[in-house]
Amino acid sequence: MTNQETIFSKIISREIPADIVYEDDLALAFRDVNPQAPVHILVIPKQPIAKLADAEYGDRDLMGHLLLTVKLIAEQLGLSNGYRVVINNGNDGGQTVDHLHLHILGGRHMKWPPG
Ligand code: DGP
Repeated sequence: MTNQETIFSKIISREIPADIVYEDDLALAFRDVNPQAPVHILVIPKQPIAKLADAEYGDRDLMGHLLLTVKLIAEQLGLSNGYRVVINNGNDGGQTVDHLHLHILGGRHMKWPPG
């Protein structure tokens, strides 16, 4: 875990704007500024966990909450035909913002393997 400030912590504090689609006491979700699909949402914990590899056993309720939040948002946005959930972890994973985030990608058919 880290207390490092990132662009996402500034979205949580409303220092910078975002198209927020969901919020509760533990999580925030907003549209990705550089969408890779017709629907591209980022779900983040308000707690500043830098990356999945930094999550600890004590974070298990929060991690489960994030996944169920993904499901809820996908339902609310009408992604009934399916969607992809992605967590980029660290450098080789292609992570560019050091605040854990779950990508929801939907609205088109996804290819496999990803690039
Ligand atoms: P990743 O590569 O997994 O670290 O994805 C980071 C994502 O964050 C990337 O798809 C672009 C998005 N992003 C970066 N800065 C901003 C921002 O200021 N606002 C929003 N809405 N999305 C951002």
